[in-house]
Amino acid sequence: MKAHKIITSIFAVLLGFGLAYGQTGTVQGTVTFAGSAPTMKPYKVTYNNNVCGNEASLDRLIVSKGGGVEYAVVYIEGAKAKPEKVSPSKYDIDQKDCAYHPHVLVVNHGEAFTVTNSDPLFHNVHGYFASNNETAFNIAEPVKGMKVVQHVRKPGMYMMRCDVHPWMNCYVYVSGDGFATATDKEGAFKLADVPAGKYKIVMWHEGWGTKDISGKPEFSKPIEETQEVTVTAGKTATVDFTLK
Ligand SMILES: [Cu+2]
Repeated sequence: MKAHKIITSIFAVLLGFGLAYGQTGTVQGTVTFAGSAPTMKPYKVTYNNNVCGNEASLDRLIVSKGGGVEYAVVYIEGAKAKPEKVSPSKYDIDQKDCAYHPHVLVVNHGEAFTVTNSDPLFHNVHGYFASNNETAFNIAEPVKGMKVVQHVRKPGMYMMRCDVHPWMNCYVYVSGDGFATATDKEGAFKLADVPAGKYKIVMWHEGWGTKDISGKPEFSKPIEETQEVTVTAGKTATVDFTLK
């Protein structure tokens, strides 16, 4: 083989390698609260106190000492969709001490999550499409130790509430393309293996206003902020969001 052919072949192999492994980047950042965060009033619990306690947190706004906001959902719009797959459930929502744990869960499109009741009383998980407040699913778990695997195939945000204990609320975000996550305790997020390109990146937070904190609390509308991000192969782009 002549020298130029060898060089061309090596170049072709390297190009193929680059296309297969080098065309994705990372997006990371933080969601922080500007200034001092408002103090959230606890909900006064008037029944099932032996299990639920006397006061419950609505978990609407959780800010770290450093100002990081936990449980904001961050997702990239328009990334090439991953094929739908239904895997065994690897996500869990536990109903414990009359609260949902975690408060926000992000699952990939087509994947399921398991709902457990760890309390010795009746809970149900009433899931609503956050877009129109219509019922998406309703799981009753009357007995301690019950587990139900829930598949949610339609991408989007779901709000979940217990009809027995109206302060219990949490969210499940079903990602359409797999590039979605929730912020950690310090308000940080990281999305890896994103195909290089220019995207819209969305930060969603449930909002923390409540009209009335007795009976069934009515929550204010969620907050959404959008930025543009350019993902470059092999590099990390930083995108920060601020709530106030
Ligand atoms: Cu309940």
